[in-house]
Amino acid sequence: MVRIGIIGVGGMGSFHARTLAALSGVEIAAVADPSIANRTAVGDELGCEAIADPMELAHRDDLDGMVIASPDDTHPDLAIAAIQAGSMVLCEKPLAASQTDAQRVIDAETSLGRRRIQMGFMREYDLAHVQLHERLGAIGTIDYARLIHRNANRERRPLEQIVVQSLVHEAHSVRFLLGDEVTEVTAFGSGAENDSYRHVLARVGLAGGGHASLEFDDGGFAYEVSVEVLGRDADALTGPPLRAISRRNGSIDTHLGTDWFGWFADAYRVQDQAWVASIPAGEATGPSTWDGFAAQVIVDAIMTSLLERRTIDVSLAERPPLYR
Ligand code: ISE
Repeated sequence: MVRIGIIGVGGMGSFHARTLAALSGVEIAAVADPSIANRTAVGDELGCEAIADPMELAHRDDLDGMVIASPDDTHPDLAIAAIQAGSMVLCEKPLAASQTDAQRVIDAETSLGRRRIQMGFMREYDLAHVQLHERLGAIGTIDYARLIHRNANRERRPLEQIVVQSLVHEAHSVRFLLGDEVTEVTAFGSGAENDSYRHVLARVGLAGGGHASLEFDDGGFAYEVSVEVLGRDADALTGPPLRAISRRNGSIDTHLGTDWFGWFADAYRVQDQAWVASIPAGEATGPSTWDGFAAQVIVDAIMTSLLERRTIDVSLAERPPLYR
């Protein structure tokens, strides 16, 4: 039996808690959340300990795995404490709120000499992404990739949230799918509202010579994530569902869901299962802390490009041997 703690049991953390609790061989031993409502709801539902202080749970040395789904800026200290206490970690994106903090996590993990953290870039476990990825070897030189991501928010979110919490997925997916590194970013915003945008388009140049666009629409008609890759010999696109809407009588009618829990339910389950399976060997196998760092560098470049209206060169430091 693998014993797991969950730090942060709001929307995302409680979803992980239920997903993990449904897997065989998993015991949710404890959850932690400063919100009494959040922790008692999940603690009562799963019949586990419910702790107020996230750091107290991170330091526990009687657990095998720790999921970190607390606010973004708390990820680094909690992840470091948990791996140093002996837990394997599944850390929700983003890895940190700054490159300096992301680097601290890399330093802590490399000094342990093993990959103890998996990043929650769950697109890597989504069937459509996996199938597209498998086909890319057969489409010849890749000229262009288009990664589209929509949320169906009524109110505009702050620009930083849009980039750091949403577009961060595409910042990772473009590297994962194309196996290439981003070298420059030029970002544009449209639908300006309250110092933010409805739509952000980041055109990224790639080391291999191609380029890609990472698009995020915060006010979409539904939740959607799709990818198109254009190659010299063939193109590859993620498939259905049909994206039909009607705007009759002033209201939008869509058969599509409006959040990611439905769209990616299977991907989360497969991701969480893969993470649990990596725990006995003590070596993370999914997206790494380095991937979290690289995504951070790209989203920082997108933010700078949007704010300063210019192209930003992107270069990563040398990849530590642990992540090669
Ligand atoms: C949210 O935080 C997620 O992680 C979802 O996967 C993403 O699609 C959404 O845009 C984010 O806000």
